Amino acid sequence: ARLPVIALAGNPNCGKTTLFNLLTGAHQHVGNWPGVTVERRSGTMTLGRRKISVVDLPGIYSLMGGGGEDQRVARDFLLDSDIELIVNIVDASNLERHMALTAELLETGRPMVLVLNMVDEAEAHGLQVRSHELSAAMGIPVIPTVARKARSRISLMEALTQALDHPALGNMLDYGQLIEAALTALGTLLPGDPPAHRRFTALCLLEGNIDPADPKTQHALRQISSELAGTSDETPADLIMDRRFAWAQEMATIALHRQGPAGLRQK
Ligand code: GDP
Ligand code: MG
Ligand code: K
Repeated sequence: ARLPVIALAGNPNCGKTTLFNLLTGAHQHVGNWPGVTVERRSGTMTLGRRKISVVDLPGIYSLMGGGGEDQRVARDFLLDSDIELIVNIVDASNLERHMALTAELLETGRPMVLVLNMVDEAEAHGLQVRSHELSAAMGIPVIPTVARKARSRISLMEALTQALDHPALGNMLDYGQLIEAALTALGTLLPGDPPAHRRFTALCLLEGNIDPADPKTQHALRQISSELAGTSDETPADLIMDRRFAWAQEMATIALHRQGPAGLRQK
């Protein structure tokens, strides 16, 4: 029978493979993705009575395109495969930068947890990590880890078990009235997709990352774009990107608290 799948996703160098090793131990299989020379690293782990398949994806910066074959493999897997849970790993010491991808991953409409890795490095930089506050803001579990330390394994396994039992999709970004109306209008022209996928495809269309599949969608996209051009100086793609970066900054502000010198914090 098919095992439930957990996909490890994040920017390069956030600790995906370290976390993968921590979770799967010796139960690993290294091969290639079909048709390409990109390495495919998968393994199994046991959560309670469940056996789970874990896939360590190549690092990506965006779901919207760019990068080489390895990035395309990761994107296709995240968008098109049956995945029970996305585990998005971010570097807590570079949080704002890593959260731009997180904003896009939320839009896949898939259950997700956020792993705030490298908490040791963040703390060494004088940053205190507030995972509960970030979890409340995002609507998904947030787990602080130091993937190099074995003690992170137990709390991570507990959180993954919880997340598989009670999947949470998280709060998608609100791009403001203009863009949201455009996304809804475009979405209705994509009846083949499930609702969450429709929104994602509509975003890709507005950002100009994919071409409309048929003349009707092409016409609608042109009309919506020219309406938007009349109401805003920025292109839809810029409006969307600006919002994602503002959101990433907002989340980083919630999640990280800069500790002042000890003396200054006391009354
Ligand atoms: P990947 O590119 O996402 O697969 O990242 P890796 O797992 O290869 O990790 C990148 C580097 O960060 C390696 O040198 C790891 O040993 C290190 N690393 C991973 N997790 C942590 C952590 O929690 N704290 C610290 N300080 N280093 C870590
Ligand atoms: Mg790796
Ligand atoms: K490092």
